[in-house]
Amino acid sequence: MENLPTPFPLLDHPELLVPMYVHSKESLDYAKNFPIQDGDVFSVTFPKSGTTWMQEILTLVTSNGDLSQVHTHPNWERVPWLEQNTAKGFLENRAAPRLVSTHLPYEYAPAQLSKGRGKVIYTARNPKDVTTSYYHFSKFAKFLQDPGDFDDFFNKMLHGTVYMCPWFKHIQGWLDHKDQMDMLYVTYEDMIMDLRGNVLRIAEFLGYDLNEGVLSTIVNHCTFSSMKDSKMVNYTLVPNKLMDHTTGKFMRKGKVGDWKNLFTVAQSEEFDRVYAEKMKGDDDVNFIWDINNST
Ligand code: PPS
Repeated sequence: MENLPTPFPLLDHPELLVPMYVHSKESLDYAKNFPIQDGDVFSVTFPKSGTTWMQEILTLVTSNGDLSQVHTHPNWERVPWLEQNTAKGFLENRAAPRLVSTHLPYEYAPAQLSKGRGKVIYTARNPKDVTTSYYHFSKFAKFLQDPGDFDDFFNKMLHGTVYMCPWFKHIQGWLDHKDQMDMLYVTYEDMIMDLRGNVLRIAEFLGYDLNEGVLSTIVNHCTFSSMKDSKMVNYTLVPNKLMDHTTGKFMRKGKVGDWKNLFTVAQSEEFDRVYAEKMKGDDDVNFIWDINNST
C-alpha cells in the first residue's frame, strides 16, 4: 500500500489535528473567512456523529424529496466540507441554498456565523458511540492516525485529542455560542428514535413545507438499511489506498449503544467520571446512551 502523508498538527493551531491529505493552511483560512450568502446552511458535526446522515437529509429536504442527486452525486460533492481543499471549487459558483458540512471547532468556523448569517444545524451523538465508531473508522481510514489498540484510542479521545479537536471542546464551543447564531440542535439518538419527526423539524427550521408523500420518500431513503448500500454515501467510491474496504465499513452498524461491545466496565466508568467533570454546567446536553433493539 502506498504511503500517505502522516496526519499532522498544524503548527500554529495546536488544538487542531487535521490530516494533510485533504486540508491545508489555505483551506482553513478559506473556512474562517468564508463569505456567507443568503440561504447557506451549515451542518456542523464532530466526526462520527451523523454527518453523512445529515448530508443526505439536507439534500433531500432542500430538493423537495428529489432523489436524483442522492443517486448520482457523492455526499462530499453535494454537501462539501468547508475546511477541505476542495471546498472552494465545489461552493463558489453554486446556487442557493448552498449546503455545507464542517467538522471544525467553533473557533475555526466562518466568523460571519456569529453575526447571525446562515443557518446552522449542530448534530451531536453520545460520545461513547462516537468513540466506538471513530475507533473502527480509524482502523480502515488510511489518512487518519493509526488508532493503536482501543485503550490508546480511548485515552486520546477522553484526555487528549483525535482528528479535529477534543470532543468536549467541539460541543461546548458551538453550544456556548448558539445564541449568536440561527441554530438547530439535533441528536443522532433522537433521529434514530424518530427520524420522521426530526426530518420535519429540520425542514421547518429551513423553511420547507413538506407534504406527506415527500416526507415519506425522505424518511424511507434515509434509514440506515437504505443508505448503507448506496455507493453515493457508503464511501465505496473511495479507493482502497485511502479507505481499506477489506478491513472495515463506513456504514458499520448505525446503532445506539454499540459502545457496550467495546468498552470495558472500567473504561465506561472512567468515561462517565470525566464526562461528568468536563460537562458540568452543560445542563442542556443530555444524551441517550443505549436503546434496546434500535434499528
Ligand atoms: S464522518 O466520517 O464524520 O463523516 O462520519 P459520520 O457520517 O458523522 O458518522 C458515521 C456513523 O453514522 C452512521 N450512519 C447512520 N446511522 C443511522 N442511520 C443512518 N442513516 C446512518 N448513516 C450513517 C454510520 O453507520 C456510522 O456509525 P457507526 O456506529 O460506525 O455505524
